[in-house]
Amino acid sequence: MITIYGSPRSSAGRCFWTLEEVEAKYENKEIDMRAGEHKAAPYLEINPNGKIPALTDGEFNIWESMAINNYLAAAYKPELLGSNPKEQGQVSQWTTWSIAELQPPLIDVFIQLVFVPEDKRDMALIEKSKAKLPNLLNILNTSLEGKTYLVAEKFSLADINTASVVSICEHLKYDINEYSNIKSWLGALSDRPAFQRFQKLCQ
Ligand SMILES: N[C@@H](CCC(=O)N[C@@H](CS)C(=O)NCC(=O)O)C(=O)O
Repeated sequence: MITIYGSPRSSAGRCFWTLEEVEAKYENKEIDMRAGEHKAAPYLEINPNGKIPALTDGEFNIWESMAINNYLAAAYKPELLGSNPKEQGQVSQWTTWSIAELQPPLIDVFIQLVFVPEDKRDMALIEKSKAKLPNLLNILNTSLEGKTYLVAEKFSLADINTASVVSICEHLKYDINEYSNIKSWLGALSDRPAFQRFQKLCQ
């Protein structure tokens, strides 16, 4: 049995979406972060970083949301990883780009706006991070020109991983309307039954 640790309304969200896409049976164990459960010994045995998410599949355990998604695809729906080395390379490229390039400035702004009291916010950091976004979003928008999906015109893990990072913009109320290709791509992804099942879990 697969167990996913963490809430679908957190970094674990992209793993819930992938679990729904691969149609694996799973259970969810919420971790009470306010009570410090993520830093307590039982959970640290599963994820020594004390962060959400983590996943166990029988005796096997894995942490880091993108690595969890890679494992789920490889184990339960390998076509999500691409069907030849070139497609696989591009799936990996978008996953790496979204976590290493796009997510850091979004998370910097998210932390400031959501967790730091207004009078203590680092406005210089917010502005510096926001200034990085147009170039990054343009790269994605241009890559999606004339395409429904990011890699080989097939739905893949690249779409899940990249869209899950872009969706942070919505939580920040950062307007992405001018990026029309991103908007239509997100629209097509949100029509997927697996995505809708994941969204229901977030309510
Ligand atoms: N790189 C990690 C980041 C996970 C992460 O930062 N999770 C947050 C919740 S959304 C967390 O557990 N924060 C607690 C902490 O940093 O102590 C991943 O993608 O799995």
